[in-house]
Amino acid sequence: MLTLHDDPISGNGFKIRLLLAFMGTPYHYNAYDILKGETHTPEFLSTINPGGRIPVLELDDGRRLVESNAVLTYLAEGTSWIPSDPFTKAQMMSWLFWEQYSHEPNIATLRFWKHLPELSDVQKAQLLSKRSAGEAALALMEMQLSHTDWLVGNGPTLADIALYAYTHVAEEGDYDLSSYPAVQAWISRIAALPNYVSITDKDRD
Ligand SMILES: N[C@@H](CCC(=O)N[C@@H](CS)C(=O)NCC(=O)O)C(=O)O
Repeated sequence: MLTLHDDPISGNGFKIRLLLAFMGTPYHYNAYDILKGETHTPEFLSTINPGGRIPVLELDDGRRLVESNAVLTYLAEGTSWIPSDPFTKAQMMSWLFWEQYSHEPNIATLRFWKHLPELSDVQKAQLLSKRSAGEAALALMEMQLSHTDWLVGNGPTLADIALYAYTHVAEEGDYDLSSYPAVQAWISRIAALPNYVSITDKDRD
């Protein structure tokens, strides 16, 4: 059976949990607390991921895969979560790369910083630029979703899962989603899909 190494607070991990739920694929769940440094122990670094990060997908044969969006594409191979038309598939990949460069580093980071006891001077200096880059990312999604129900093509794809993960909890990083009504409608559309699970599904007690 597959094993997902993850932290329940991680949106990157949630992308994978959500896809596995939509596909009805069972898996073992190994939880780590990144705030306690549990992904930087010698054991984690030598046996799970030398990069010191979750999520990590471990296959039956022991091979491990890192990078949430790479894990999504591995798991969804051959399903409708990846469009069969080559151009539409490449458009989906455009959103996945964009998510990692222009969305996650701003929207996920401000949410994560709320969990820290205090911000360093470097983090404080980045706050404003990250907030405005995050607003720009939400505005771009709003522009697309005012015209289409899904980010790519005629149905949900990995682009929607990858972007949903941190967008739907953006308010935890003090972004105001009421300014983005098309994004809000898209969030409701995803949450209404069969087998949907919430990001808090694996929360620690
Ligand atoms: N690009 C990676 C990002 C992975 C990542 O940033 N993981 C965070 C949690 S969401 C982590 O493990 N942080 C712990 C650390 O860096 O010490 C992905 O998409 O999987």
